[in-house]
Amino acid sequence: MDDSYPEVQLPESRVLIIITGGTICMRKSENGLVPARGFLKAGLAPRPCFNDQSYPEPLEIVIDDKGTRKAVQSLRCPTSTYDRRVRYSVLEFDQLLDSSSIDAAGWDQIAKCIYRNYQLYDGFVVLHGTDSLAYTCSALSFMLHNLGKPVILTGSQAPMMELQNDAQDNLLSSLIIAGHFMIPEVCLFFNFKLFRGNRTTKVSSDDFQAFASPNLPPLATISSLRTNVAWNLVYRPTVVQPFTIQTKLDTAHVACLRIFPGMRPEMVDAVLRLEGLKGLVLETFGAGNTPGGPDSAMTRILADAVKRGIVIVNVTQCLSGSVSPLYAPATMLGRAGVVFGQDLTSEAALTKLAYLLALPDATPEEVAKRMSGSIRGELSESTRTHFEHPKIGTLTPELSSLTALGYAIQEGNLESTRDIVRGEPRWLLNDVDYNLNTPVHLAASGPNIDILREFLGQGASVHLRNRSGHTPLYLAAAAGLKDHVEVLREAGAHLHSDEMAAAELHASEGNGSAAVWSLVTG
Ligand code: ASN
Repeated sequence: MDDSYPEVQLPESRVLIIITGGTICMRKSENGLVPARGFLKAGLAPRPCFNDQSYPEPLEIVIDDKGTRKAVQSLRCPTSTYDRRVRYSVLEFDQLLDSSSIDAAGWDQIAKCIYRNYQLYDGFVVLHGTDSLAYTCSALSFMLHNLGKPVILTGSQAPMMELQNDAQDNLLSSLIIAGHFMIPEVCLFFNFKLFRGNRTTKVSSDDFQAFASPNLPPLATISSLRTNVAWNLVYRPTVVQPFTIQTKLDTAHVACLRIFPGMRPEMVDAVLRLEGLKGLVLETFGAGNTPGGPDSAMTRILADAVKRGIVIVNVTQCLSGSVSPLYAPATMLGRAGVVFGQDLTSEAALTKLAYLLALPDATPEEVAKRMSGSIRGELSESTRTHFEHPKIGTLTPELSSLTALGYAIQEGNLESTRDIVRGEPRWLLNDVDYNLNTPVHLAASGPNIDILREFLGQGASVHLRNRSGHTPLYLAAAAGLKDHVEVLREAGAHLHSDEMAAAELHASEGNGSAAVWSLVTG
């Protein structure tokens, strides 16, 4: 430990960096750039912005493919402008990929790795090549159900080891966002912007501004020292269920076809007759039109395939905008049962199809229905909830509402809490008081369990920790409130690894409250 660092107890977040490959970790070889192992040692440890030289003790993590727990070195970034530290570990996949080679098995590997380490970290950063990054982001957004923590994918156009690179900025910003802001989405960070991952597309093969999100503004932008989060856009699940994953997307039975002027209808027919094909993403002109007009052979071929049970999704070739029944050709496609994919990117449409087709008991009708609605904010419907990140120290109108909410929670007055929350944006439920307690912390040890249920059902986070580092679950167990503990567990709450030792001690004491503690340690 460097003596020049004052021993101040600052809040610390833990982030797991998962390295899958990509240019960010590549080195030159006689065959061109290839991914190289040893990124922590060569790329991170020597850089002061990734290593404050304090060398905290190792963190425990789970290695994905073997499933074994092992202790690995963690490093710490210097204190941030938000007076917080980010401590991180690195999990490097055995087989690093140029992302042009990733497939559904690779997505499973990432999803499983996040799932296995979910309770040990506050957020995840996935390093990935840019070629298929938008596909992987989209796939993961569907595979991760009821995600309650940030998952940020990033990469770079130039390797970290190049003198001029975008790797350092992209990784550092991703780490800071994952460690400071509760944005529980699969996001893509690139060139000072955080995007919803399933809205992105790669727009340049060499520019540092490699990604765009044409139909949704960034969730956050970094300007000078500030991170400006568009909380009104942040998507949150509002069902009270824990985090789970769905693996094995069916990429083997989907296809993507781009229409062009003069395209022979038989070409479309040939693709639609591929053995086992279950879904097709059709990239059409403008607002969703195909060549030949409404009564064309192309339209008849598509209608016929829909009748055979193939789900066909209409998306536009344009970078932005939506498909709709504006012109006759698109209207006829809609009547023939082709799904309007609205403003889905091709990447999101293809991975969503592969995800829905792999669900147990998927029928073409059910898949078609779900393709035209939003599952994870991938197409434009009004976003359901948003919430604010903790702000420390300023007396704002929000803080007054929070105080009033605190009183109502302590009194167990459900109606009053409803009145206060109704008049405020939903971010109030994830805002914090001077002790960094959220309304969920207060409700977790409050007298009325219905208030807790109500907050969880409105998208309040169960993972934020207060100034003492405690989760709402810990407070509920400390108050001996068994029912509160059960509701929180149902919503995916778990103890932070720092709380585990104390909780296990309480559970072993054998007194009346030991039974409640056992519920949270098991
Ligand atoms: N071919 C590289 C990859 O996708 C491109 C990059 O990462 N910039 O892995």
